[in-house]
Amino acid sequence: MAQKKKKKIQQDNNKSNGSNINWFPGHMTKAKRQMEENLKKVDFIIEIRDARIPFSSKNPMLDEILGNKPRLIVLSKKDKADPKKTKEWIAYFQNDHERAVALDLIKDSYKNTVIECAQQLCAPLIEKQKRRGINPRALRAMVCGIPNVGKSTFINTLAKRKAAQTGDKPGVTKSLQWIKLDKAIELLDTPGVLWPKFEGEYVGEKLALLGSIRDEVVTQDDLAFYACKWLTEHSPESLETTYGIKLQDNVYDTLLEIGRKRGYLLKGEVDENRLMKSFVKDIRENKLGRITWESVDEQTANGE
Ligand SMILES: Nc1nc2c(ncn2[C@@H]2O[C@H](COP(=O)(O)OP(=O)(O)O)[C@@H](O)[C@H]2O)c(=O)[nH]1
Ligand SMILES: [Mg+2]
Repeated sequence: MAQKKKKKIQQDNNKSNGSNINWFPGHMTKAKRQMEENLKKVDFIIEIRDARIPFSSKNPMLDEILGNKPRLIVLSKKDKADPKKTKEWIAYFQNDHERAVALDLIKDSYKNTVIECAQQLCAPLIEKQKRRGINPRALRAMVCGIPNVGKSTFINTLAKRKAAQTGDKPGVTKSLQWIKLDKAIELLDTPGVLWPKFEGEYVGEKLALLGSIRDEVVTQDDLAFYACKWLTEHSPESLETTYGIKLQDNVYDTLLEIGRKRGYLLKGEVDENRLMKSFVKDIRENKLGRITWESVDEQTANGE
């Protein structure tokens, strides 16, 4: 393929997919500034995180600029996460000015949940307006989160529209549009795209494994090794039952065993390329079951 054409396709991919943003410091500064501007116009914020990695899918800057603004944390892709751990995370996130809910953004209907949470979170504001004799106006919120957590799905579902809006990129300025959920609440129609957090052990691996950052950042081998090691320690039965294998003495041999069992062979040897790729794909497609890769205990142990 001509180099030019390749480049064009790459550019188009960048346009259509938020997960392909390259986060240069300039981007971050611009996104941060825009977020600060938009924050002034809303009463609370809806932060979407991936229920499978509630810690790694947060953005380090948001807490900093949010101040005391109420926040609704939506744990998305609940259908792919471990229900027991999701419950623990929800309890962990609730406090005076934060609520958390877990949702399947594609199948659940959640308009009323969002409205209810908004009214609880903004109760002090509503009270204040009433005391002053003002008719409470519609509460305003903006949606934000790192790439691929489900921001567009959330907004489009609530707005009952199909196509993702343009402008779902940091630094794209357009006039503010509000989506009315009912008379009590409005959403900014453009989400705030935040850069992923790369601090902390294996955060990059987890983000790549679950699709929030580009594959090229971490190799398929690294992802497969990381995932297989983690599963060996936390959920060995998912490996054994999914592939009908016995765990081996080390992660590499366990992976090779999976390859043999699946018949990924090349000239009598395990085709490792194919093995690593399809193992990572299986995890992304939830073939090993509903797995949450982070638990509340680790977080409290880390002083978060
Ligand atoms: N299974 C499942 N998939 C979801 C959910 N929310 C979003 N997705 C999928 O995740 C991908 C990224 O969603 P998108 O809304 O584009 O994320 P954005 O980058 O934050 O705007 C899409 O393929 C969605 O269909 C969910 O709750 N469950
Ligand atoms: Mg989007």
